[in-house]
Order: sequence, then structure tokens, then C-alpha cells
Amino acid sequence: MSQSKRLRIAIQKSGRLSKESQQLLKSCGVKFNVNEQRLIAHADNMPIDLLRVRDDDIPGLVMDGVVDLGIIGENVLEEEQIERQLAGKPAECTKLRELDFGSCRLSLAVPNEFEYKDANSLEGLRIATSYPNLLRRFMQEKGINYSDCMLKGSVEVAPRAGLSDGICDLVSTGATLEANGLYETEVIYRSMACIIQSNKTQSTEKQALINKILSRINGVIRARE
Ligand code: PRT
Ligand code: ZN
Repeated sequence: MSQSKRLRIAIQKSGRLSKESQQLLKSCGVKFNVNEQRLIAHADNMPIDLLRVRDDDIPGLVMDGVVDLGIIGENVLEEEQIERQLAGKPAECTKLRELDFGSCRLSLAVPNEFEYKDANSLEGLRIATSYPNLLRRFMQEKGINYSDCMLKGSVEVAPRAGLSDGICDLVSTGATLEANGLYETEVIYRSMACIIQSNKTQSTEKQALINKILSRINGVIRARE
């Protein structure tokens, strides 16, 4: 498996990026059928294998050279990059381009009754998040001391449950914040889906195929603009 001559592309198995990732590759002429039970989908008409995994695993798979390409939210990529730099693990990969889906922002939000002036209002408070590295980077730049509460899900209910004073979470329409009696105070990171390449891809055949796919992606996105 690790000697594969076929180009490997990691995409999200199920979630907000999975349909559009598959659709984009299909629009580029890659023919494949996904079996929900299977990790791998083989393309019929090109030497390409799709690996369907949790989005959080995609940056690491690319950075370690296990796959050649990955489609991932910039938020997850950047968070993982900081995490791996801190752990002394390989954290390099090449962002080939931003894609035209997966738009969201990572924002700080506080309960409606909280009187927020600026980021300094958060001094000494506890913030719940799934993105501790991006949060730390922002707070360090602002020179604000805080504690964090790491939650992989249900971040938006943390203040009401008494777990934190505020949150740092992804927002797209803002409906989730509103439904939980929270309001957005600072955008700390803006994100889109992007396609990344491993710096460990060596074969010239694979590189030629990557160039072909990238040029088709450029065409597909231009046509959708
Ligand atoms: O199972 P797996 O680990 O693969 O998936 P996941 O649950 O970690 O991720 P998923 O599918 O929820 O999101 C994948 C990626 O989609 C994210 O990393 C972002 O890059 C992108 N994305 C775009 C979003 C949103 N928009 C989004 N709105 N990811 C999550 N949300 C959530 C947010 O966390 C909050 O709960 O939607 C809610 C807010 O939405 P609004 O519209 O109410 O503001
Ligand atoms: Zn995830």
C-alpha cells in the first residue's frame, strides 16, 4: 500500500466537505463510485485512489506523505500545522489553491448578557474551543491571558452548561450562536476548503497527474464563478 503508484487523494468521509469534494473531482473527470462501507474508492479511468477519512486526519496524512493530495478546511490545516510544529513532527505541505466551498470563520462569541468592549474583556476568562492552537495564537498576539476548555463538539453549549465564559468556534450563518444565546465578538480566522499536496510526492508521473487535475480544478472553479 505505501508503495502505491496510484495517486492518493484524501477527502472527508462524511461531513460538510465530503459531497463538494467528491463533486469537484467528478467535475474534473475522475470517475469513481463510493461505497459507504469502504475507506478507499478506486477511480476507473485514472490511476487515482480516494481515501475517505475524518477531516482531522487529512493534514497529517498529507504531511507524512501517506497520501499525495488532500481536500481540507484551512482551519483544520492551520490548527494541525501549529500542533505538529509544537510536537516536532513534520508540518510542511503545499497549498495548491483555495477552493470555492467550505467558507466559514473561526470566531469568539460570548453570552448575550456579557458586556464586551474589545478582546481585553476576555482577560482571565475561560474559553471553550476545538481550536486551541488558533485561539492561543490570537490571544498571544493580543497579550490576553485566558484558560481554555477543550471540547471536540457541543462547544456552543459550554457557557450555558457553566463550562466556560465564552467560546471560540466555527460560524457560517450565525444561527447556531443565536440559538444558544451567544453573539460573535471577534473573527480570529477566515477559512475556505483548500487542496494541499504532500512535499514527499516524488514520481514524475504522479506530478504530471497532479498538474492535470489542478489545471482542471482551475477550469471548473472559473466556470462556476
Ligand atoms: O467527522 P469529521 O471529523 O470528518 O467532521 P467534523 O464534524 O469535524 O467537521 P464538519 O463536517 O462539521 O466540518 C468540516 C469543515 O467544514 C470544517 O472544518 C470547516 O472547514 C467547514 N465548515 C464550514 C464548517 C462550517 N462551515 C460550520 N458552520 N464546519 C462546521 N460548522 C459548524 C460549527 O462548528 C457550528 O456548530 O456549524 C455550526 C455553525 O453554523 P451556523 O451556520 O449556525 O453559523
Ligand atoms: Zn473533524
